[in-house]
Amino acid sequence: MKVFELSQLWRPEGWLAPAFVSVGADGVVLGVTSQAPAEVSERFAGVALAGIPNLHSHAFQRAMAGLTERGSSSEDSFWSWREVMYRFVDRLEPEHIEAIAAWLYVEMLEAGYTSVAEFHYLHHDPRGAVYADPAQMSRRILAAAEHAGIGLTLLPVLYARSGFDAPATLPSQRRFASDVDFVLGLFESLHSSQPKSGQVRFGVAPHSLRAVSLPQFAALVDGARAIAPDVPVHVHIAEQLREVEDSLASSGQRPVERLLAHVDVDAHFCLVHATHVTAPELDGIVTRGATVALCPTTEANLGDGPAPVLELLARSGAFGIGSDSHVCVCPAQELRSLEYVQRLLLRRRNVSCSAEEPSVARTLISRALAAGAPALGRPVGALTPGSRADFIVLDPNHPALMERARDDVLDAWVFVAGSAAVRDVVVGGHAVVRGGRHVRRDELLSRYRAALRQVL
Ligand code: NGQ
Ligand code: ZN
Repeated sequence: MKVFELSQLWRPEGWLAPAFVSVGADGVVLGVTSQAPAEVSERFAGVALAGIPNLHSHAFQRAMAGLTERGSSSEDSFWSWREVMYRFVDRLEPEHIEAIAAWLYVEMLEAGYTSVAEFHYLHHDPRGAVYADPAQMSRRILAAAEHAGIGLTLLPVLYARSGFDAPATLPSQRRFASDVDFVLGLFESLHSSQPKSGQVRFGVAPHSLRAVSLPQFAALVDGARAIAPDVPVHVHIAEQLREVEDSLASSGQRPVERLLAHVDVDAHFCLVHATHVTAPELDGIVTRGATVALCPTTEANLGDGPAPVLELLARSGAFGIGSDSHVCVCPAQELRSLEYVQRLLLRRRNVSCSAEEPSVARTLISRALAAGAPALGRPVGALTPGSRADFIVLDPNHPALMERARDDVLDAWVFVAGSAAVRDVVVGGHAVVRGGRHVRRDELLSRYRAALRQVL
């Protein structure tokens, strides 16, 4: 057992200063108290809080971040970005995936994310053939998460067709073209081969209603639930207006409307984006208890639309954040973006808050933490007995934070300092970031550079 002394601990239920967090050898919190124990393993000064869960990641896209920001304006869209992304995918070998993901996860940890849902669809070799080990690419993601020490929910993706009424995938989608049997087989082999680790969980991801038919969707979810009844299910939904139009043209229903009408959506579902949603659709999502993964910097980068953050707050709907395409790897900045888009739209200030919760940062961090456990299928996002011992400590000497107290520190982290103020990060009771640097930073960064040299 280890005991961490935190000079100040913030949890959504309040402040504790000091706090003593005891952690079992399995990385799970045993107790949190203000009573000093006989022995302390390690002391951390500064505001500590549970690490932020990252609900949505396509790790390989980190390596192309910043390379899609030129064009001819009127022609550029989500869909032309996707063409560039598909061409980039063609160059990636298994060792590149491992190096890119490991470095990305280092960056996530240094910025304050301690767990991630990897929405993983790059299954096949560059010709589109299944690898000798069909789980080859999945195992590279698992290895990357282990090298970096981040908690992982790995979601093998089903991508079965190129559009709502398309018979099959396009040649450019050959590396992720899959059927229900392939994805279920992958899920089952990962689920059964992985030794029981508190750091890893598996789920399934029907890519979108565009890429998966309703019968395929049901077969995947039912098949996965037969193996693990509480399996997390993630799906992209209603990100682009064209997707809404195509859905209406194909079935007369909007994507979320169609999903709720035909799929047994429950609290184990995570709906990624849900950008274009009506009030009844939002009511339906909230009634089912599903979580929404908002990815505001990617949604801005791809021209998706403003996230329905105020609508979710008003309904007490569950939502968290994801870094998705990784143009930005910083939870503070994702949360800041959620608020800033609303300020620009409404020409007001301090909108993601209320009389009961006046701090915007505190309001948004609370939601992002609460979304972690249901969406990731792991006990994360809290520091209470039974939770994973995943926490971050903000630097009390960072100029934007110093001489500030309590909620002012949270607001200064989210709106001013961002990842530069994240000093120490502990995952499952192990310190993986100290003094702002990941403990394996140099080694994993040089592997990333070597991979980039080959793929760019
Ligand atoms: C993805 N990205 O799965 O990476 C997608 C593009 C697709 C976003 N939706 C691929 N942001 O939609 O088919
Ligand atoms: Zn995505």
